[in-house]
Amino acid sequence: MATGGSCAASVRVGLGPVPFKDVEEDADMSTPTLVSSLPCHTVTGASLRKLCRYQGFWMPEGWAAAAAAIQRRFEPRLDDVIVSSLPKCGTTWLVALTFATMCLPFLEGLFATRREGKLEGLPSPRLMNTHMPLQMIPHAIASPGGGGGCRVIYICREPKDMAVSTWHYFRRAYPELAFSDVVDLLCDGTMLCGPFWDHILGYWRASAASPGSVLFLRYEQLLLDPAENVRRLARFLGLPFSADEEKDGIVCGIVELCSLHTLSAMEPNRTGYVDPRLKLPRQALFRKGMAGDWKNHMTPEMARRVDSIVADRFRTTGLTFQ
Ligand code: PAP
Repeated sequence: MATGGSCAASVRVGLGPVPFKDVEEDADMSTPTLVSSLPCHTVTGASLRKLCRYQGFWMPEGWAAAAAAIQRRFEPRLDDVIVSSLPKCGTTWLVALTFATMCLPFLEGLFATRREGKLEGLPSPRLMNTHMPLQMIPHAIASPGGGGGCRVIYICREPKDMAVSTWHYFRRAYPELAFSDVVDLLCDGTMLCGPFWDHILGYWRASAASPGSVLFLRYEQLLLDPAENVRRLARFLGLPFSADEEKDGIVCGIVELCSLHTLSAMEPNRTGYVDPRLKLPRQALFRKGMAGDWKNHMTPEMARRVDSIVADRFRTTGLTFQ
């Protein structure tokens, strides 16, 4: 790991957004109208929640309604930062790294429960996260004439490891969920927020076309060299580390503060819930945090199946997972 100076230094102060929890709740907490006309499916052999297909992507019914609302009503500010990823690809880590443990709103959660008014109340710069494909947040990218837009940071993970992480996470709520079912969903493109290839390529292409608007990060590269990726992140956010900050070990401090070990030991992450209804504890967000765990779960046949889909879908795109 490339680090500068002592790791004991504290992280930066005075930068970043106001914690989201400090903004007043909206009065209207009602659930959205169901998107009843969309094609839907549920996972075979498990009561995993129903997913509906909205504009080519599979998402829970409430998120589909939220996606429509985000497309219509979400107005990015120039200094907004949106952290995006497919589920189980390192969001928690990237969010922590981006603003070292700030509390930030989940777009589809807000729009699904009609609490988007809370966003308006946030002073700039706002930091948000989402699992939505880029197509659902079209205004995040500046128009061809250069107007509007904000900054988007995307994190992508090797799809086989994403499937493994997804299975471990959801089987806590649905013990009957078979790993082979998750592999089927991945390959069919019907997994949460899938097809994964369209989700990833949307951001990959936008990053190639507008590198100043979309930063495309890889989970595996973050594991290999977190410090260098934190520097990339800081440069992208327009907050590069000064020579003094480097000397003081700020980068190393952020990496340590956001490590799997540190984050998972924090009190809210040890005792809190991601989703109390599903009995999903926050602790479930922190498991092995490694690359290549698929080798411990997939049969050679499963791995070949995913690899051939990846080879096919990403051919000619310049994006590889080897
Ligand atoms: P989400 O979609 O529910 O937000 P997300 O945070 O994107 O989940 O992904 C969870 C994965 O990131 C877990 O991977 P695993 O199941 O293969 O272990 C989790 O362990 C990993 N993870 C979480 N925090 C960190 C971290 N600080 N460093 C490295 N990996 C992490």
